Formats: sequence, C-alpha cells, structure tokens
Amino acid sequence: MLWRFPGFVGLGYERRSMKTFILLSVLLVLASSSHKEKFPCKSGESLPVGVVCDFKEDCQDGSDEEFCGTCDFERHSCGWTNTSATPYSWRRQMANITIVPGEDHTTEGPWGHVMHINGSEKAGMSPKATMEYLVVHQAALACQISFWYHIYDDESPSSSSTLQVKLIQGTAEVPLLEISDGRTNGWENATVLIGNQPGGFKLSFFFSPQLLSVKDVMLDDIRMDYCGQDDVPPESDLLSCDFEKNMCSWYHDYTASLMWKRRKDKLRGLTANGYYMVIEADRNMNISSTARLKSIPQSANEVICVSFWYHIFGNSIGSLKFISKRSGEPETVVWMRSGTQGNKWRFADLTISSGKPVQMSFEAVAGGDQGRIAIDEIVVSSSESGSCPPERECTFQGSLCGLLSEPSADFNWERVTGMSRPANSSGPIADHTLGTEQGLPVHQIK
Ligand SMILES: [Ca+2]
Ligand SMILES: [Ca+2]
Ligand SMILES: [Ca+2]
Repeated sequence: MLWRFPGFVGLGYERRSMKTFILLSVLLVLASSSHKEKFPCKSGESLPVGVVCDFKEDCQDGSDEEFCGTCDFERHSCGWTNTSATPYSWRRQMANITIVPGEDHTTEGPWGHVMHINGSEKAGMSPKATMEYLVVHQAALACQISFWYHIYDDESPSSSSTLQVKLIQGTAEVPLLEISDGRTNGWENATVLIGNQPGGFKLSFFFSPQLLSVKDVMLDDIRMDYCGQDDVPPESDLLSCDFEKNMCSWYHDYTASLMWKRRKDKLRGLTANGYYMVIEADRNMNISSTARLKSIPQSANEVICVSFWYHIFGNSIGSLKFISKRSGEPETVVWMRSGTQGNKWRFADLTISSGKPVQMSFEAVAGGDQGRIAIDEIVVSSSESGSCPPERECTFQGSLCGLLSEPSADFNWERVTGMSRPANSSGPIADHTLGTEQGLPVHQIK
C-alpha cells in the first residue's frame, strides 16, 4: 500500500523491484535445483540423481556408477579421496613410481595406475595415511569390498604394520578388516563383507607404519560387489547350515539393533564342534533389541521345506520368529515362539510356497533382561513332490502338526499371521546405530 503515499513511491518501487528480484532469484534457484535433480549421463540421457552410485548401471554407458568406489585408478580415483593432512598420504600414481612391484595390478604394466603411500615421506612420530569413500545409498545384504594390495619394505621387512579397512558411520568407527604384514609376496587380494549398512557411511583405507619401518603401500582394483538391491551373490541358495565353518548364505541385517553371534561355548551346539547362532539378553540391553539373519530372495515357483533347531531359555527372554517376505508383499510371520521353552534344543518344521521370489529371516527379540535365543542345524530344501514332511514337532501354537493332507504354506501363514504377528514386525528399528550391542565382526589376515 506504500504507493498511496507520494513520499514513499521510490521506496515502494524499490520494494517491488526487490520483490521481482527475489522472485527471479527463487525461480532461478528452483530451476537450477530441478536441473540438479537430473544426472547427465556421458551417453547423453538425463536421469534422476538418485541413480548415481546406487550400485546399478542406469546410464547406457554406466557413467552414473563411474565415481562410486569400484576403481582401477587408471583414469581417476572413482570417489576415493585422500584425507591425510601430511605428505604421508595416499596418491594416485603410476606404478613405476617404485621399482618393486614396478607394475600395477590392472594392466600389469609400469604405466598402470595405483593408489600409493610413499614410505619415505613419513611425517611426525605417528604418520597416518587415510583415504575414504562415502557410500550414499544403503548397500544390499551381501555387499562386499575386495581389493589388491602391495606392501613393500626394503629396510625392515620383518616389522609388521597394519592396513585397516574401516567403516565409519557418524562418529562410530568399526574396523572391518586388518591386514598385518611386513612385506607382501607381490600383489595380494582381500575381500570383506560390508552387508546392508544404511546409506551415508564411509569406507576408509587406513595405514600407520610401526615406528622404525619404511613401507610403501599400494592399492589397486578395488571392487564393490553384490551391493545393489537386486544383486544375487554366488551360492545364495546355500541355506542349509550347521554354522560349523561360517554362516553359509545367511546374512546379518545391519539395519537391526542387535547382531546374531556365531558361537560355540556355554551352550553346546548340535554338531561336532558345536557352533550355533545366538543372542543373549542382559540388563544393559534395550528389551526391544532385535537381531535378524536374512537370506537373499530365493527363486520362485517352489515349495520350500525349512527345518531348524532352536533353544529359547531364560527367566526373562523374548521371542524367535521365522519370517518370509515374498517380493512386493509385506513380511509374514510364518512361525513364532515366545518366552522360555526349557533348557533344551527343540525342533521346528515349516512349509513355504511361493509363486514369487521369497526371502526368509530369523528374527530374535531380546524381550527381557536374562536368557538366550539360539538356532542351529537349519535345513532348507525345495520339495519335488510339492509338499514337505509332516511337522515333527506338534504344539498347538503356530503348528498344523502335519494333519493336512497337503500342507499349504498359505494356510499356515493365514493362521499364524492373525495370531502372533506383532505390531512392530516390519519397518526399520528406530534405535538403530552402527555401534550395535554386539558390534561388527572384525576379520583379520595374518
Ligand atoms: Ca546407478
Ligand atoms: Ca590400476
Ligand atoms: Ca552347529
């Protein structure tokens, strides 16, 4: 209304100009931000920025995944950045910077490129070299990082230093892999599981030599594999597992608040060396703490028979569920037991049928402050006859006791779902942190 007062006309004009200017600025910002929401592929298409570094090639030429961690270092560093402040640091260099090994791993030639720490540039009392890559999107269950490394020390090959691969989520730093070596025999390879870590974490290669050692370190051909949500790792159907050597193709769910532990002490497992998977409730633990072991989605059009042994014992212990998730559908609790089941191993038989790929998981909820939940001897098989053996444990809860002539998983699910599915059985756990109560397993080489 300023224009009514002649003395303020100029000011009013100025304000209108200012308004126009602000409006134009807003439009420009909007235009540039909507422009920013598209990623220009080198092959010409424009795609939503969300496709960048989601572990899947969306551009025709794959340029949306060019700066996404997987790297041969021939043209650039693919998103890996040196974060060391001193000359003792990671640099992308030609392999002929040193006489040994004298060649990179990708091209096996002197002009190939690697990431390199020059050992003679040691700075201060405790030199540290770090390079990092930020993983924006959540990785998949079987996501892993592999790489080739070379450690060379002409003067003190017997002194062992440690190359660490770390996972950094916020302020929490977790070592995923530690390689202790004085000198490698040429290029050596290492692989470590990352798992389905929520997006926004950093991977870091950290090296700090021992006091008197002078070590050149090289990295090459870093790969991140099976990190895309639809990626299927090899042998993903190896779900029958006694846990004696490893977890077969069962994966930790790192989005959960608790981790299953593979262990053999205290409670005897069922097989020779007695390894099993377990969670233990204690007073320092949130009672809603939940751990999940998950499979990769299994192929469709099969009747799948699942049996396993379980042990749920303690004065104040929660529940164990077997959950299936058919692609595009919500999770279904196929089977559940709550509270102590006595100090013994018990047996469960389940039938799962699916016209769609189905993902299976074991979910344990602490539920209290004393007791444990364990599983062992999982057997998963597809049924040729279309039906599974009659259930060998018969209790009223959640079991059909083999009474049906053709056990139907659909019927099973219907019956159990209404009875025992908890309100919180799907969706992320709110209190997730990387520093889960059980922490992450650290792998060590040498
Ligand atoms: Ca992509
Ligand atoms: Ca290379
Ligand atoms: Ca076992």
